[in-house]
Amino acid sequence: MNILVINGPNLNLLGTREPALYGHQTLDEVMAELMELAATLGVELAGYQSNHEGALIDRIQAARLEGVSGIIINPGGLTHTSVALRDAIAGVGIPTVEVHLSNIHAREEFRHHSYIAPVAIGQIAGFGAAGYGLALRALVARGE
Ligand code: CA2
Repeated sequence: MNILVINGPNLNLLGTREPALYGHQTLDEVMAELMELAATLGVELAGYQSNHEGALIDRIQAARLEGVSGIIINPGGLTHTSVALRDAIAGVGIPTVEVHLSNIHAREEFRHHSYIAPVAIGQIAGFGAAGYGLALRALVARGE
């Protein structure tokens, strides 16, 4: 099993601002913990973050050629705007779990809609950084 974790725009700022919403951990710390969990589960894990929509799409397309078996993605604000990112996920056909640190459904109305959710196998929102671990366990449980 070979899982790719993708984080979108502004998630490189994790742990530096808005801790009440997004927690105190940096993205590097979140990824290091996730790597440890992956090791105990016997899963290969790689991480990628970009602030650029096109770069995220390129990475998703490359994942198919690499034989990636599952994707965990926090698309950041692109969740609510990007048909192109949704098309990329649908296009590669790799089982994808959408993760949000905050509960997007309990926030502003514009965050309630996700372009990604219909092409994901599931969505995890509101559990902070623990959501990435839950997503990993979900993919493992499905045998992806
Ligand atoms: O809750 C999430 O994980 C979000 O995907 C985070 C996005 C937001 O636009 C989505 O609606 C929900 C924002 C990411 C910004 O991350 C920051 C982290 C620390 C400081 C500033 C921004």
